[in-house]
Amino acid sequence: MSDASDADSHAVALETPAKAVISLEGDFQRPLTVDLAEFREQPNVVADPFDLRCYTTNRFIRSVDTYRGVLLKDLIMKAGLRPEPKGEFKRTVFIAVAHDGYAVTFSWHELFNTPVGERVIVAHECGGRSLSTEDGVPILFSGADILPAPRHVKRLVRIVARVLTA
Ligand SMILES: Nc1nc2c(c(=O)[nH]1)N[C@H]1C(S)=C(S)[C@@H](COP(=O)(O)O)O[C@H]1N2
Ligand SMILES: [Mo]
Repeated sequence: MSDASDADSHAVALETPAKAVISLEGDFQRPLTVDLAEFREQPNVVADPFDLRCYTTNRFIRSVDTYRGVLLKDLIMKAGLRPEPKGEFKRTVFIAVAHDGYAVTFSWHELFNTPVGERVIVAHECGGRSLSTEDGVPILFSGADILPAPRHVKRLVRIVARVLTA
């Protein structure tokens, strides 16, 4: 439906899932962009419903139904981490950046070698329904966090990999 005329594009937008791309940049083997439409053809995981609560104020924001999406580590593995110098990929941090510049970090160890990584997803559905741009799609969500709001990133646009040096 990308050839829809301006005149009916608004009506189309109400019916079709939001279009969004996420770019993977920086210290990856193959920097790339992934299209949200591809998410349906990839292995999906679902999160448990939870209460969104702010870290800074402890404010209850709202209850959130079951998210469905792809694991952040699966996206990272598509772009790949450099095998050389040996073992250096374990110094990588990933910065997840939203459309408004809001950004959060994950470490390689956290994602690939702790239970946290099993629950960090980029969600495209909630409660069995496609999320819209107004809902914040694509939403990055870290399901094992104590206070969920900080790493509940609305409108994720970029994952930047940085191999840190001491
Ligand atoms: N894109 C984006 N996502 C974000 C934030 C933000 O500023 N931008 N703030 C985070 C924080 S600290 C909180 S408390 C919640 C606020 O959620 P709300 O905007 O739905 O109230 O969103 C989280 N996700
Ligand atoms: Mo917050």
